[in-house]
Amino acid sequence: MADELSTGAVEDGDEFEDEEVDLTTLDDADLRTQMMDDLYDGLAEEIAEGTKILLSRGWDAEKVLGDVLVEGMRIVGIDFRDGILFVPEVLLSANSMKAGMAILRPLLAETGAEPIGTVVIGTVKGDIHDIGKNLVAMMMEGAGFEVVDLGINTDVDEYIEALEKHKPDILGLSALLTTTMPYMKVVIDTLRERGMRDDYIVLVGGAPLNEEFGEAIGADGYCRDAAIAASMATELIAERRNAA
Ligand code: B1M
Repeated sequence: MADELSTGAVEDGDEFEDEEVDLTTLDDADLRTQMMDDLYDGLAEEIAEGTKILLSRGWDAEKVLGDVLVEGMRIVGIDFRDGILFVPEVLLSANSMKAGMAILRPLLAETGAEPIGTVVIGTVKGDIHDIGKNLVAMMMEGAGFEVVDLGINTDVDEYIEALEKHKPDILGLSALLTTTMPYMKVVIDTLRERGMRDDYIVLVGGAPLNEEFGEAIGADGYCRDAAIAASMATELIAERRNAA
């Protein structure tokens, strides 16, 4: 992404001079581009400001999330994969994404209704990626679920302790690394060994997973994204309640 756009630094011969970009003066398309650059550059304050501006212009929270933040993070992911960005830079991008998500969260979670069910969710042991899992938690809240978020690097005992404490309808597992995906099976197998597997709907998700993997490890559903996670959770709970 173009540095001069992202930081407002404009090249002037050998010199760089800072030129603040006033986000309020940009039209929607330019603001979106600027925000994606700012996300790439890890500028959390700018992301928060841009998010508020788009909302004030009538964008709904899901559009800001999908068209700007998630799309921006997708580009960060490509350059991370290609060795153009490194962990510290990606961490800054992730924090910027979270600054935007913090503003969107209450809007996505707005529902005056009684909870339709409870979800316990966490990123599995060995894995510290939490942006996708946080999005799922937000969308689930928006769909009317009460969400207990166990955070990252969650081991099987922590999951089981939370299941016993909160007695949720759904257990959600997130993994972003091919090396941590197998731990999902460890969790499901442990539930089975303890005779608890059928007490919960187990949903799994994360970029390296697919439907086949979900089936192979004995999950009830694989969710490609947060919106699918929320709708699948709603459908499977309804099915289970109807069957009962
Ligand atoms: Co990492 N990382 N990372 N990383 N990171 C990936 C995953 C990677 C694909 C990058 C790449 O090479 N292109 C690669 C994994 C390769 C592989 O396993 N094959 C990778 C690597 C290698 C690593 C490290 C090993 C790097 C290193 O240290 N050398 C290291 C691992 C640390 C660890 O976990 N032990 C590492 C570290 C990091 C950061 C800390 C810098 C940072 C995480 C910050 C944070 O999360 N707080 C980071 C980031 C940001 C990424 C990328 C760039 C972006 C992930 C993300 O947030 N995506 C990622 C590249 C990529 O995925 N394209 C990458 C946006 C998010 C909205 O999407 O998480 O897919 P996603 O979530 C979606 C769906 O998957 C689904 O819904 C979500 C919303 O729609 N979903 C669920 C997710 N969880 C679900 C749970 C459900 C349902 C649906 O339950 C019901």
